[in-house]
Amino acid sequence: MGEDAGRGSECQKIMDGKVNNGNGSEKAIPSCCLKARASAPELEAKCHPTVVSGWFSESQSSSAGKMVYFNNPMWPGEAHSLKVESILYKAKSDYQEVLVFESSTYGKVLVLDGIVQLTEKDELAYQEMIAHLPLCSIPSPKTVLVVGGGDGGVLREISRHSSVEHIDICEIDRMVIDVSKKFFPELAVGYEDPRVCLHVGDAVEFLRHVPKGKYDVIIVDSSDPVGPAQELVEKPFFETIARALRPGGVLCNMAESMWLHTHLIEDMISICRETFKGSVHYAWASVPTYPSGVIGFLICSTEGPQVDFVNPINPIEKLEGAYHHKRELRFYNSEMHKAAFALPSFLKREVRLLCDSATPARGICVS
Ligand code: SPD
Repeated sequence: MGEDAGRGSECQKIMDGKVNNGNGSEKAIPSCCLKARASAPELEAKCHPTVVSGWFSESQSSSAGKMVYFNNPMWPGEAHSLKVESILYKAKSDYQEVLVFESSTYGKVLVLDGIVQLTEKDELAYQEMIAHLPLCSIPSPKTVLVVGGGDGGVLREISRHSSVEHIDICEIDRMVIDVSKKFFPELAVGYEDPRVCLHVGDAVEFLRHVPKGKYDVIIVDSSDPVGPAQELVEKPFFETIARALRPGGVLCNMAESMWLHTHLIEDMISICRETFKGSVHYAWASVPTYPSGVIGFLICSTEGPQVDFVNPINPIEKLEGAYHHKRELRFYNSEMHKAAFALPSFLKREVRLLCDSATPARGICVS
């Protein structure tokens, strides 16, 4: 599956068994050295444009041996780095570049278009929160849709809820699913649940054909809104989501970092306030390998039975077998749930305008 790691110009020469003499000519590397190199992970680790001197950086790339900074528009002026032990997989799908590497300290890492999606060490925080925040906020959820989430980690978490009868997942990129099944079995285990129905395709298109009011909960586990995922933070998308939810149904949407993306968060809250007539809240959790070390969740309900997001009505501690299903819960509990809605003063201030104009009766507030 996939291409060999090691296509960069300099790396390729070493892998091909040639080395520069210093005077411009190349001489063959003795076979004993080649064997030694074949087992040297640091050599392989240099063979990807985002890996420079054995370190992967989210916002850097190497070209012809020189370091180049992308200046990622989502987090300009910073680059989080992880030490690379070996590159396990790299390939280009129809949608994005897929990279898996073994890091020194966070286990295996999945990267899409140069951006960290998950690491074995801290994936639990994101997947547990994005799944249980909505599922524990309503009594007895039955029908769930996951948008994106091809790695299967969110499915794994949903499957802890025995009230759930049916889980649709719509992931656009089959390669993400295959790669997860091969390299991240602890996440892909989510696909083994017989309640799961996989749809490989465009979620916007999928949602257009969904019967009105079909889902109790929709979870949007997307990549960042640059490129193909841009549509997923725009009003028409939220409108199709609201239409697909039953009255009092809940959306939980990945909503970036409060340190880096307050404007985006404001825009998303503002769109959701217009679209979801129940309540709109912002929650967050710490995920060390995401930019700035935190990730947010926009959580909304449609008009209908009132949802109290802050105080879980369906607490995980009371759900038979949920704590230990497949593997132990490691991050989420009812205290973390409540705490996730506590916001720092600067964020409250920045979104105050939204709160001031909100109707308190609708329970909206980032406060
Ligand atoms: N900045 C990275 C945000 C990634 C969100 N999606 C992660 C997918 C894990 N299931």
